Amino acid sequence: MTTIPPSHPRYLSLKTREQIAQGMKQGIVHETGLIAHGRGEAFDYLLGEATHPQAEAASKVAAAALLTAAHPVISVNGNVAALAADSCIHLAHSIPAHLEVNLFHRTLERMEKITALLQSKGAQTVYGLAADERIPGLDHDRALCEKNGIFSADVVLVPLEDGDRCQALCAMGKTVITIDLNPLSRTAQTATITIVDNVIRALPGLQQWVVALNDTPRSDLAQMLQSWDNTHNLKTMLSFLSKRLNSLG
Ligand code: PTJ
Repeated sequence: MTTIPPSHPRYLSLKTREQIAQGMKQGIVHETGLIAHGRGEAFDYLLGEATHPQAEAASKVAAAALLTAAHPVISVNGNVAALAADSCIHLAHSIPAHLEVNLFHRTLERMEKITALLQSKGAQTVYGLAADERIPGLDHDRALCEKNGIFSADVVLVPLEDGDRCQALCAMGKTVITIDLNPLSRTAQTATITIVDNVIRALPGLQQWVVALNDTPRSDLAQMLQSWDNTHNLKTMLSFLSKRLNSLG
């Protein structure tokens, strides 16, 4: 692994990039995950690599959705496993929720490696390998999921997701939470709750909201979810981005 001195002005970004590159060498991250990461980096740069009030608001309502869910599931792909496996496990423990490995580029080898990584870090139940159901409306292996996992979940957290699957999960009537640095992506636009932020900041942030809201009456949390306007929040985020670009020009 390349040693990046902590004094480097781009230390965190370079360290994260290195984590993704290592993840690919270990067979966790698919090679196209590097491209997805680069796109994410570009959006994060525009966001000033910071968590914005719109992301905080979305995280708060996402925590409410997860706490009021009957069967919440956190979906883990290669990039998320490489960047934020510990955060996913802590979050799953706090809610509590189950984890499911669900890959766009599904191979048995990657499924096993990601499952083993999560288990080696203390995850209890990890769904995904014993896929026995399909997400309706999706072609190919990316539809594969477990009956007791994503298939029967009422709330699914899909960080860093491809748009088709997000749409298909919404069409199943599920509440879909995503974390996506690109507010224009199909995933961001179709999810029930979109947290426009980097998974490395958003997952610990979400965890904090889960802890903070844990004692709130469930009826108040349900009300928060019911009154959530994702389209409005995304518009505010886009307006911030365009103002920031104008101010830089
Ligand atoms: O591991 P697999 O096989 O499931 O494949 C995972 C990838 C990411 C390769 C696959 O889902 C894919 O191709 O995704 P997309 O369609 O490239 O979308 C990824 C989205 O995540 C893009 O909108 C990126 O801007 C965004 N993104 C990238 N890195 C981050 C991110 N969002 C939040 N945090 C990041 N660190």
